[in-house]
Amino acid sequence: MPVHSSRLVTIERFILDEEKTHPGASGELTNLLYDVALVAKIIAREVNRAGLADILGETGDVNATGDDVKLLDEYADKAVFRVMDHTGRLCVMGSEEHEGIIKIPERFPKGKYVLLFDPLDGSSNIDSNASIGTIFSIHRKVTYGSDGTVEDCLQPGSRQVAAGYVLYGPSTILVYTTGHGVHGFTLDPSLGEFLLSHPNIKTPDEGKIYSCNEQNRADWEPAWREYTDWLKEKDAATRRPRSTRYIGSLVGDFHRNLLYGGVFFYPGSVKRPQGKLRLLYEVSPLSMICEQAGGRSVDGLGHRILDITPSELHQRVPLLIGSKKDVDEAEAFLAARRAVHAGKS
Ligand code: P6P
Repeated sequence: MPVHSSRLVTIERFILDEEKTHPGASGELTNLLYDVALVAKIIAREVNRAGLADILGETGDVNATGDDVKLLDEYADKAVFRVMDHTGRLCVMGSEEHEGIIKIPERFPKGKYVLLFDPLDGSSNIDSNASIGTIFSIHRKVTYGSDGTVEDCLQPGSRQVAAGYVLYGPSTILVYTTGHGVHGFTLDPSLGEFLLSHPNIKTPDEGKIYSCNEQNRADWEPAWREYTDWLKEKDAATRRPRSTRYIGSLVGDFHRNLLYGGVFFYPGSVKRPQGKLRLLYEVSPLSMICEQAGGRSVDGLGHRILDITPSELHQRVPLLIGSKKDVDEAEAFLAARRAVHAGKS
């Protein structure tokens, strides 16, 4: 791994230096990551002036997964497509905003990579100017022929070639991994460059923060309800002091916990047995980032997220993600309580 001082290293230079450590690299992934950085700048510009451009509000449409589509969602989705559709690096795309796969137009060359993305996650926060984000996941094509198929999209997260997110907050930060550590870059708007600001991010082994939407508590299984109650008990012998933080924007909640340590969970419920979050373009990419940073990511039912093979494009999955010790602790708590409820102890 090249050694970088964190001053004035652009993301392009960092990616290129990283490519040089892989002699067989063709440069296509490098160029694809450049494209991701470009689309991040395009979306950041629009997000940062949303209030001025008066493009807030809703299109009145509903997307593939039932969320109200805000104008910025649509803008971000189109921006990704327009930057990526003609480069010859991709064979297919999948987006939260589209029911089916997004084919590369016939007139353009096809490449060996698959891009799955949530163009603007947390969009319900757009009008309140709270942090929102773009999440992306990159796989290699696995089927024969030049055109990508849904099979190329339905790969387990362990096969991701790269994953990351862009957080549009007080500053715009792009965080990604290609399996060789997690690195964060902050956009300098005056230069129009993402500069290395967080080399080799490692998440704390344990943290004080827990993040969940407790409004859903009544719908959770008893073990989850008891775990959340235990986190709040003042004098629980084995409970470290905790505080709750939840902004209802996955990228914002995840990024804060990645840096400060802690645990985020979105369990299944009576109404939504598989929870709310989507596996392919939200949970898998964040899980690769989390594991690369030393954390853990599971579904709370005994499965490592990156081992789950998706069966459909917008599949949802329960999520328990964050600092290793916190996730271990939560899993052990859930198992013990489930055993009690099953009458096994
Ligand atoms: P709830 C935003 O709509 C989102 O998909 C994620 O960004 C966020 O973590 C989650 O939903 C919030 O869901 O049910 O707590 O509002």
